Amino acid sequence: MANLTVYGTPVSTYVRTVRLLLEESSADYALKEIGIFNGENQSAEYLAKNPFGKVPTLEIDGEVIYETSAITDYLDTVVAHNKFSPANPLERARMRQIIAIIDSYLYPNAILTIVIQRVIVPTQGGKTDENKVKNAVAPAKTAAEAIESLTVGSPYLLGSELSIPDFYLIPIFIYLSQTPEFDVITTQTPKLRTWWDEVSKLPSVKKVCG
Ligand SMILES: N[C@@H](CCC(=O)N[C@@H](CS)C(=O)NCC(=O)O)C(=O)O
Repeated sequence: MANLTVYGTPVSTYVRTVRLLLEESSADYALKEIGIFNGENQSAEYLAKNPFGKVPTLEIDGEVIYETSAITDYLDTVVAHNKFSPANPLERARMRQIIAIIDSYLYPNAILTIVIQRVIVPTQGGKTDENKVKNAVAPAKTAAEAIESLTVGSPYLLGSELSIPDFYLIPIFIYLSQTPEFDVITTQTPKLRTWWDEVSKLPSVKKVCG
């Protein structure tokens, strides 16, 4: 079996996405801590692996892959034998749509704005920018409702099997559910609420996101 190393901090949602896939594949891998709050991700050594200084980065037998969608696609093929991506073209398109919605609309509003303002800023002695939070709620709600409309939701996003979109959305809901905005954002997404109740009990989720 190949040598797999994930570079990144365990609190990162995207690092958690990759680790959930690896845990659900029962794969052996090493996690090498690269802090994003202490500037480690901007060191020359790390930038040589990932020029954008983002986490995660995957190293596999000396080859380096960055960008979570490329990493999860690769791992799903070589480690999980396509277990986490549907073969049906329409379902594959749904998978890509959900991932793109998360990357483009949900993550920036839910994590970079609401969670940072509500959870991180106060722990660092700052004050939540209520205006920023208020402006992020509507686009985050639109993103959640768009995902809802593309989702089977029972028990997993694309149906009876876990798939890559589950690994993307779980880490976001872990943090977003700690904010008062979670209820408003998910008020019209009953399938996602039921899904969340189920997936939050998975042992892999407790291990990676606990
Ligand atoms: N497009 C990247 C995004 C990864 C990303 O935004 N990671 C965050 C942590 S969740 C990060 O590295 N933040 C550090 C920074 O922006 O300096 C991917 O898909 O891997």
